[in-house]
Amino acid sequence: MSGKPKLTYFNGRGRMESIRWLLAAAGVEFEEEFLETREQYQKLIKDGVLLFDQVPLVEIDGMKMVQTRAILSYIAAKYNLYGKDLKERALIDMYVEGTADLMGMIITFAFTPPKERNLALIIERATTRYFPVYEKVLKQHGQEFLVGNRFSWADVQLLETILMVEEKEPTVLSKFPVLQAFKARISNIPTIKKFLQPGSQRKPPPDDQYVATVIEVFKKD
Ligand code: IBG
Repeated sequence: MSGKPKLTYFNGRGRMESIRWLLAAAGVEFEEEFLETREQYQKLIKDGVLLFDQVPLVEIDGMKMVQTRAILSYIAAKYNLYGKDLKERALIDMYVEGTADLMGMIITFAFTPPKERNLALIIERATTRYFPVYEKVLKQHGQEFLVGNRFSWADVQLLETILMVEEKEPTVLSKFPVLQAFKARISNIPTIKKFLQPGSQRKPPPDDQYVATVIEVFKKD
């Protein structure tokens, strides 16, 4: 065993991408096994590895962890990205859930039939519900990071979300100067900078091949 966490998921973003981001931000190397066939998925189930028959699966510290949120909290706590006390942790949780809700809209987008896709709603939610909150938080306390004046899971996930929304609408931050500065600052943190460079384990936006693989692996018999 290499001692590195092992991630089992598709070779695409989906629900695993925030886990990849958080590990990379913490400077933790990880291995990946990509689900490519239904047989692979069925074998994981047969072997009793997936608690709820679902991925993401992360093998870490002798555990076979499922449930994205549980995995992320474990990594955040382990690598000191989860605040200094319960109140900071509560704030981080709130900020993370906000970005998770917005990202959830984008994650499901590629799996939604084209006629039912609502990009305008995503941009509206980003610019009227979510980004104003983070802009205000950062502006009010005037610090570099969202919570407790130090780098946390909330910062990592906000940057991930900003970049995802920008892929859909490049001008989305035009009315958010504080978030523009935040984006530049967090992107420059060495571990994140490395993850943003080509050749890292960061995954590209979903393409047809990835969507077809997911559908095939989960198809009902
Ligand atoms: N609550 C779980 C978590 O957060 O980890 C949900 C996990 C989940 O829905 N996993 C999906 C799965 O394994 C894969 S991600 N499904 C099989 C099953 O039988 O439930 C699926 C997904 C993608 C993109 I890819 C958008 C939304 C979901």
